[in-house]
Amino acid sequence: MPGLPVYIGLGSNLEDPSRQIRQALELLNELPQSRLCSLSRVYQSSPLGPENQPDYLNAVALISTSLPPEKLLTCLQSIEQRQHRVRTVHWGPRTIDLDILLFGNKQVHTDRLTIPHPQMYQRNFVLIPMFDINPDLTLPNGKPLRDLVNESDRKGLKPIGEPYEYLGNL
Ligand code: A4P
Ligand code: MG
Repeated sequence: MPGLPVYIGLGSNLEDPSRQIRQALELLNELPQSRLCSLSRVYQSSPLGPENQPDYLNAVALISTSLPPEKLLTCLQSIEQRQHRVRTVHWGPRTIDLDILLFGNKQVHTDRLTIPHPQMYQRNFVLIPMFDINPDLTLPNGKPLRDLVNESDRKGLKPIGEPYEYLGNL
């Protein structure tokens, strides 16, 4: 299936995050016009934003898709709905958060979507999992991912499993 490489960030810190990540991966594997290609390790990470919330589990998935960006966002939001995500506090706790990080080399700026994801360059829980998948990736701003990873602080970030443990049931 011809498609563009799309990196998706997964984050969860409520209601058994490990199960939430696994369930989201199963649903990503069933996206229309798409194929799940690769997964990072899963990381435990200290919360960014309000501190009175549990640690997160974070991971990144690489898919290949021929869906347009807005349609992919709608599909990801329906996965979030299926996993009973309730939006309350900005940057607050959530059962599952699915962010489109990169969509090929597309730049998207609409009311619903900003791609590349504006905060990804500063977040170790995004950069380091992306590096697991593709250490030779050059970002749309021309910077090698490797440089950002070397500059990033690993504080609060700990790998807790190999990806195959999560891919096993897919
Ligand atoms: N939206 C715009 N661009 C995108 C994109 N590239 N991908 C819009 C996905 N959505 C995008 O998101 C609000 C709106 O962003 C959506 O309706 C969509 O149209 P949201 O997920 O409903 O709201 P939010 O979660 O409050 O904001 P946001 O910006 O998604 O939060 P973040 O940036 O995801 O941060 N700490 C750790 N350790 N690990 C985490 O994963 N996550 C957050 C949430 C805070 N702290 C964290 C983590
Ligand atoms: Mg989000």
